[in-house]
Amino acid sequence: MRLINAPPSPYGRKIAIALKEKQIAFETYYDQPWGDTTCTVDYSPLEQLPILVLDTGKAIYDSTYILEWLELRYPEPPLLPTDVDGILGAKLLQMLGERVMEAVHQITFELKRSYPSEDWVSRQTRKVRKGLDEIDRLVCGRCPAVGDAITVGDIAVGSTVLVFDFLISNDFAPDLEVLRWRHDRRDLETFIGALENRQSFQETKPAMMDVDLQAVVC
Ligand SMILES: N[C@@H](CCC(=O)N[C@@H](CS)C(=O)NCC(=O)O)C(=O)O
Repeated sequence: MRLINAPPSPYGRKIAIALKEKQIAFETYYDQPWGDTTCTVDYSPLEQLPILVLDTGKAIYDSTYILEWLELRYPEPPLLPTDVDGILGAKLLQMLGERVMEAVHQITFELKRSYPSEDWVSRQTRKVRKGLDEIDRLVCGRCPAVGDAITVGDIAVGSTVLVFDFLISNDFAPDLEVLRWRHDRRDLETFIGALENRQSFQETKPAMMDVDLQAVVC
């Protein structure tokens, strides 16, 4: 399998982590989806990465759908609990992690515009803050040890909040207070600290890429 990814992408990181947790061999191809030479157009009608290209040439795209696909095609080891409440809880966490990431995406793109809408930014900021508070509440008391099972929800939340640290420390995003998720969220911090110890997280840390977001939004 080939994973079309970008080094800083939290969406692509989710898939890389899931593949590693499931011990599925894959190679990575780095792409810049906004560039003239992007290959995403050849594989996805949405022109977005991540994309998983199978050995048959078939392409699976959109990180949420790829996670579903992986779970059905490669059920072992599972990245979902077996009981209904557990499954719904993991999917709730996954959805929150993904939607919070999308709201941050909206903020960073809006702030690159010549005349950003303050209302829009504060609306998205509210979503991020409340989403993170809810995630903090949901992970309360959890601290998965290295050998413990984790879920797609854990992966989505981990990929999202850890990219905030990366974005700030590399000046890739404005230093927004809302991205400083550790402040006052001790449960989430403990939980993420445990996830970060896993090999799958260690081996998929975000990295820099030359992207001119200003050119993208204009
Ligand atoms: N909902 C998509 C979002 C993926 C996404 O936004 N990917 C970015 C790179 S991190 C991208 O390809 N952007 C190009 C575009 O949106 O046209 C997913 O979960 O896969």
